[in-house]
Amino acid sequence: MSKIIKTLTIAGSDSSGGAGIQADLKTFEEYGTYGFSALTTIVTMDPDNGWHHNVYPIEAALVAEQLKTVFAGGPVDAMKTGMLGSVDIVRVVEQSIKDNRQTNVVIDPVMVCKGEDEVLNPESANAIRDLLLPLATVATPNLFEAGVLSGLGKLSSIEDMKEAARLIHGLGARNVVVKGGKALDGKQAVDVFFNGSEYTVFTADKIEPATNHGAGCTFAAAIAGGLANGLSVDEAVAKAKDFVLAAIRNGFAFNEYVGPVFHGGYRLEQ
Ligand code: PXL
Repeated sequence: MSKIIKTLTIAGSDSSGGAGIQADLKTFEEYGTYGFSALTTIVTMDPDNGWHHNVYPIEAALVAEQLKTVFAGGPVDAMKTGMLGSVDIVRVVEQSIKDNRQTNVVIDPVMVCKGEDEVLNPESANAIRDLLLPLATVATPNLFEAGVLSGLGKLSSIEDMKEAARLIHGLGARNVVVKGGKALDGKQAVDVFFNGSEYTVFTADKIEPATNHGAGCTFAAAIAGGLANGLSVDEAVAKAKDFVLAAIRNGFAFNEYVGPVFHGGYRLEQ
């Protein structure tokens, strides 16, 4: 039997299936890897209240117990973090990465869900910045998160995104992708990748209708999937970009509120 490639997500549950741990595990499967998970939060969306998100963090000690289970087999080939939910959970994740000498760490510094514009928890955003960015092989903030982490506030141009990426690299993340997605004005979806020495700007036509719920989680999980498979960071980011675009193109309208990506889109298009 060939060697099993192991991936891990530490993230929240999105019952609607597009984002969170569901996105990550489906993406890991598409990358031919065996996915482990530790659940940090449960998110519900209320159809009777404009799809309002409620976020229920899990006890940090229970996250630690799950990670003990996962790492009982040693470090995995690559991992990613998503919504973490509390400062204590961020601390548990930091300790677990260090104790297990885990490498190939993708930090997706989730602070908000699409369509919601309040930082879920400002203290955990600071904890992610201070404790997890220094451990990141790759960090993948969206436009909003990059503005918060870099301290630049609202980012409204490619130049702003480059500056934010450089500052976040300075906070310890060895590679940074600022996911502009469709958030910048204009017809193009733009992401900026900084590997510590060079910038790569990815542009693509914005896809309408935007079946993109879960695109950010899927992108970060895809980078982890690529790293687990032995790709370089540059290769893993470029492939993840193609993977997530195909996932958006093959997404669907779930209801009047949300259109999730389809994580098998890349495979369908091959
Ligand atoms: O897309 C951000 C996100 C991350 N993780 C979970 C979510 C969401 C948004 O809905 O539910 C669990």
